[in-house]
Amino acid sequence: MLGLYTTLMAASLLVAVALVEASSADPPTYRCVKVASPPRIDGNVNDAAWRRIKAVKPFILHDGSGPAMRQTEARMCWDDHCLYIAFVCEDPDIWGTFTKRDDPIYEEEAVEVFLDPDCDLKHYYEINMSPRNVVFDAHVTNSSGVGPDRGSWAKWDCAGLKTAVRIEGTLDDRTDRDTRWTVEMAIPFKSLDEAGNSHPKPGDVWLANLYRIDRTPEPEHSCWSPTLRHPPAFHVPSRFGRLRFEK
Ligand SMILES: [Ca+2]
Ligand SMILES: [Ca+2]
Ligand SMILES: [Ca+2]
Repeated sequence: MLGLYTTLMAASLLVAVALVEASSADPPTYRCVKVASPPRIDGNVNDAAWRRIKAVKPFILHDGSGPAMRQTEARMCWDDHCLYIAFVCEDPDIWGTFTKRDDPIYEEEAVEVFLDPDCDLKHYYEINMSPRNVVFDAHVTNSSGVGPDRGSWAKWDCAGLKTAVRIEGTLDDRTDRDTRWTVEMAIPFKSLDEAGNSHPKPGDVWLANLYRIDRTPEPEHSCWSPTLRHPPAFHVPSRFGRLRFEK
């Protein structure tokens, strides 16, 4: 009898441990607050709107193993016209060589936003920015769930996108120590019309993820919702977090 009791206890403990592990790995939810007065897109994140908003932090390493060394904070808010996103990227070495829209800035250092308004997990928007305020934007199809299909997804440009970056340090001086770069973007809902559910109302949910790539001294890929992939991969829609639009 005692043996059966011990076995049952052990089994229930295993279930409890499995539940804890499952819940800690569940993608997170962010309450995206509606603002009466939107932030000014100038790269300076001191706007009253941002100061009142809870940040996504810390960013977690892609494999879920812990917080990133070079930390990032992100904030999101919205109004009737746009989704606004701010990033604060701690970075002792701020650099970037690409200069044109849709250059592969993800091969260097970047922040990345993936947005899936209709939550189909197959088609989503990707908007990346570099410390030089270079934009890579794409409307991606990902049939396999583990990476984009073959295609020229970057042909899509986010119409009316506004972006700005502010550098605290010296861009491209690799010899000194920088502090951080701050990013603001305003993404017009109208520009996301190829997806359904692209003009949110309070209570609506989109799926989304936020990422950071830092390369020096060693490559570091970090996320709002870790994709739990190794080697690092960001195109994992099943790991997107929930972006809940609130009043
Ligand atoms: Ca601002
Ligand atoms: Ca860096
Ligand atoms: Ca593009």
